[in-house]
Amino acid sequence: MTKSEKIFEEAVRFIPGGVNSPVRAFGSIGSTPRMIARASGAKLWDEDGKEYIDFIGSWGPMILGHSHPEVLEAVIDACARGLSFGAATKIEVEMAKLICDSIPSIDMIRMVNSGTEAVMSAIRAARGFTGRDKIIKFTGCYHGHSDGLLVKAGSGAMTSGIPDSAGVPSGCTRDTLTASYNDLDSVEELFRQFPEEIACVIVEPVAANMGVVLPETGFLEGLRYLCTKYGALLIFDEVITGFRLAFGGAQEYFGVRPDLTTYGKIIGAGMPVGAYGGRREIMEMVAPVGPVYQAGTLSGNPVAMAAGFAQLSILRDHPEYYRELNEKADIFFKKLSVAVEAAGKNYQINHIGSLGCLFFTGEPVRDYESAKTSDTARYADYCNYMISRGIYLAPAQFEAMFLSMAHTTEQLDHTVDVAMEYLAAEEGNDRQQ
Ligand code: KE4
Repeated sequence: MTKSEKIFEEAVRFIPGGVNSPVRAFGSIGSTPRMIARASGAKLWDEDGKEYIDFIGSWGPMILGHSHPEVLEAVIDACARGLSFGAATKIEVEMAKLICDSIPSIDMIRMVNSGTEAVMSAIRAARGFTGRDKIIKFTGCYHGHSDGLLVKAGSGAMTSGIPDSAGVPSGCTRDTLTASYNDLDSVEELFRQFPEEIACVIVEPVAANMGVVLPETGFLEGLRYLCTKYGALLIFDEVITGFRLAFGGAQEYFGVRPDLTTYGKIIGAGMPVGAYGGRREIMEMVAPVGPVYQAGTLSGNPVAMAAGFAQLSILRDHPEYYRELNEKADIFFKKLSVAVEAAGKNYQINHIGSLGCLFFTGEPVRDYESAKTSDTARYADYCNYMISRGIYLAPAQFEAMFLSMAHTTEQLDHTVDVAMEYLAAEEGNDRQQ
């Protein structure tokens, strides 16, 4: 029995599923999670001392790589001055100023402690600002686990919310409408049905929670048009894309301006931070200046702010990092695509910048329905093989690969080689069919 297995055996006695977030349980790939002991750069080590090349990066925060010296120094320095005061601090103002000065659509921003909290609060602000109750989300997009967003979207776009989790009263999802990603007609249909009732449309500008699905040309622009036409707010959930696709995130990359933006992940550099921000007239609806209540004991925590501010400052001061990262990632995904072809497979690779995903399906993946055609059992077998060979991938098909500035060409080439070994040995050759 490995040390990870032994620790996990105990974990399941004290923590539901042995984990503090479901995807970490490796349930989707039917194996035992590795207990990670430490990380540095693009590498992880588990409790048995086994080394991995990390393609999760804490699900996005580690764009500079783990344990970046300047980030660590800022955290250690902040800790020495105290962990939390529950009071206003200079560092949270510097952090807010950095983001507001960097993102044209954001006049004001409020720090919270997770992406879930950021989205929950942004939607409340949108409802408070518009006086409307309904929201539109997209099938397959994930925006955290607040009640109103745990919606099992039915087929098509005309579905009112059906709770996707036990414990969520139908009243909490009654106002959650679902549309199909990359399908503007499904959105317009909802606006036609509820022309004066929709407070906001929330979208992952690049979907990364059904695997990676890119917005087709005109999709984001179409959402902007429809929201403006019907008086609804457009919320970009940039928890994953923010400060990753570009320093200005997806809204810079695609040139589409939302009314509100939510953040998580990178702005905390691995510490628990989320945020929501946008137009001044909307954000001034938020307490204590406005009637929309929202609060948090550890919001803007000085240690977390120090981590995030250090990371964002490095990213702001090194625009060349994005060019290097995105070029490196393009080459990686192209080589992976060549390996898939050489193995005679017709699997799909979706990628944009340093985000990507290998779908075990021969069908182009443009929304949740096509993503669901992926053979998750095959993905599980592939993922277990890769992890056994020291390549740490997301233990679920409907997640993303995250590359960082720390990944070396050698590590990326090695990853392609190991994937090629698996794919070449996998039974069946789609290309002969
Ligand atoms: P958190 O509450 O987990 O910080 O953020 C929720 C969230 C909101 N919006 C988007 C676009 C997100 O991707 C997330 C969380 N992402 C997942 C990764 N698929 C977190 C991993 C996990 O649940 O453990």
